[in-house]
Amino acid sequence: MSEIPRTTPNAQSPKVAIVYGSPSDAQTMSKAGATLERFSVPYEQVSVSAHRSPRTLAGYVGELATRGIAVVIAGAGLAAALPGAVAALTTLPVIGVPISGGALDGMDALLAIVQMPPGVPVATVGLNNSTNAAVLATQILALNDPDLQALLAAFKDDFEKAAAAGLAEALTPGQ
Ligand code: C2R
Repeated sequence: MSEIPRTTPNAQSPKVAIVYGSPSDAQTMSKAGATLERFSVPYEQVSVSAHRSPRTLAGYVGELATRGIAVVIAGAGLAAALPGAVAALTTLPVIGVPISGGALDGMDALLAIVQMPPGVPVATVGLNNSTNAAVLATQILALNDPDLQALLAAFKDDFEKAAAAGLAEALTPGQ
């Protein structure tokens, strides 16, 4: 089994693994990494395909928990087996990101990821929404981390402040 090229942008001890089916998914999935960096959550990312390299995937996923990974974010397009295959191979929570493109423009990936059989869940976010996958991963980690809880509260407060500022602007246009 070959070793997968793995990048660890912000830590020696990653807590989240971002996995995607092809290097062509990297740009869509980059928002997950950027969001985790915002919360200072250490992560690693790898491109590995369930369809094209199943034995390599099984070897990689089998070691995630013992390496200290707590949550997996898995993104794929087309007939997206990858998130479900990861969920089949680990008891860690798996968050799926369906990626648009191809003849069905992501509907195929969305249904493949969200319609998992009972007992093997993949928490599925919207098409291409790797940002939400990272926020959800952070919320899972925050269950045992008060500092992360505070960062998430501030993150949500920012939406409220932006909404209030937008409302004030709408009520006093041009001022
Ligand atoms: P290429 O650009 O490499 O041909 O991949 C990838 O996620 C990508 O969106 C095209 C698309 O195929 C998807 N892919 C899967 C899997 N492996 C690759 N859905 C898998 O194992 O599920």
